[in-house]
Amino acid sequence: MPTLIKNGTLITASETFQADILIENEKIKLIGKDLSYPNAELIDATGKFITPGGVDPHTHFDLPMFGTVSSDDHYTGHKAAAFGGTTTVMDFAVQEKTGLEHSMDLWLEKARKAAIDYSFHMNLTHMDDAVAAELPRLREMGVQTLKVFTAYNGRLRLDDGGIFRTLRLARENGMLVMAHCENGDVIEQLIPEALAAGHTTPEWHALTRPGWGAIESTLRMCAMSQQTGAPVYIVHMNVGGEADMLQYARERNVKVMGETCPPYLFFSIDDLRRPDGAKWICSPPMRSVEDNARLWQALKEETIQVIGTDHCPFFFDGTKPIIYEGHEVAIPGKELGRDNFTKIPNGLPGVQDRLPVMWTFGVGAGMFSANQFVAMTSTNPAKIFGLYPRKGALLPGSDADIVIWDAHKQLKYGVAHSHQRTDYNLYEGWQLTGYPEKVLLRGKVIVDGEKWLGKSGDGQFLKRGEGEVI
Ligand code: DUC
Ligand code: ZN
Ligand code: ZN
Repeated sequence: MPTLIKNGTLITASETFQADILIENEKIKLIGKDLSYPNAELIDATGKFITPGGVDPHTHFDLPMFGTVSSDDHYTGHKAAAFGGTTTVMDFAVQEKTGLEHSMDLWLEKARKAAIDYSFHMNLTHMDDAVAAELPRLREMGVQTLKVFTAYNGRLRLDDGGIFRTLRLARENGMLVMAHCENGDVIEQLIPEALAAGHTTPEWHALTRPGWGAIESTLRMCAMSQQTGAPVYIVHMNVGGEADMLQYARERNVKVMGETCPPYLFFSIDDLRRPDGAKWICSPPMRSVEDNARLWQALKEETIQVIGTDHCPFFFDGTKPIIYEGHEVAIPGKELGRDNFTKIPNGLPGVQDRLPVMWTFGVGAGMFSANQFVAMTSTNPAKIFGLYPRKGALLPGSDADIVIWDAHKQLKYGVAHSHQRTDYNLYEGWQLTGYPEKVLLRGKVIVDGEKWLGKSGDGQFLKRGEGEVI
């Protein structure tokens, strides 16, 4: 049955206006004033804001790490995303020795429980002739993004030659390289030194991963982008200096784009010094309040184009079960590194928090406009990753992925409101103004207030085409 959303205020990446939305066969059919349609199911959005569903290009569901696994899988993470207004996620497949196609098959299998729409990037941790030969097949499968690492020596890292070769191949195949920027060699020197000196607390996680390593590595990626002509997307930008490097390169027409994640805007190494500092352990680490400020500025000035999450949750205390959908769940987590920061699983929850937190502290606090909010959390990632205008848009013909916001809702946020399957929330007790009230995935209401109407298996795999450089 068609659905008609009446009297809402639509917010897109470029405009804010009042209109009705007619939905038919999972798509937006019409947008206009005073629409009517016989027998349509009516949703009254008077006084509400309407945005396209959020697109989160950076999640890690069901990711094995340090002898445990990230605590949201491709169902629970999708459900949490939906409650926070996100209807599309992109996760990272791990490259296996058995080839790229087989690696993809393994992750597609894990994602069969999907509740929202999803796609994958490929972590490229090994490059040789056989891998190069498989890239066109990966492209055909709808995966046109390769993530490379300049850190995690001997495990995930490609050396600069390998990255350079990957960039050339990406250019030939119309693919986009995403880069995790830190200086792996420096980190490998500093960690054993810190441990030998008896420094085992969480703050040493940050002290052994210096911000300047991220800055020079970002510039290195910009340089290789310029040298090969291949576009590059810097993931999880966390240091102010990375924004400076991006600005420097973009001013010189280098095709580089960037993403930051909410925790890098709000938290610093001081949070790692708290008694529960392990809650903030992820890589790259939290930096300084000056870095927070520079990253906010880079968003406002659109030097950075995307706000993603790098959602990769672990329990703070995985020995104590929580109740999730009526069942007790406990998954080993941050307690594994109680006596040694190198054993704390790296990663933070955030897939549900992203839109509401950025709405309140980005739009509400006047850090950027509501249109910029939509651009950075939905439209830009859809464009960059080859999903626009199917996703990230309120346009006739787009998938009817729609968020209806109660912009006045007052909420003391925290783990009690969260469907992220972990025992803590980074924004515990924070006061939010505005929250998604109804969320539609391809025309179906999957979140209605507190009610979950979505279903495991309803999410579709999205084959992506070539993205845009913006
Ligand atoms: N960083 C994390 O903290 N966790 C998962 C992957 C990553 O890059
Ligand atoms: Zn990373
Ligand atoms: Zn990540």
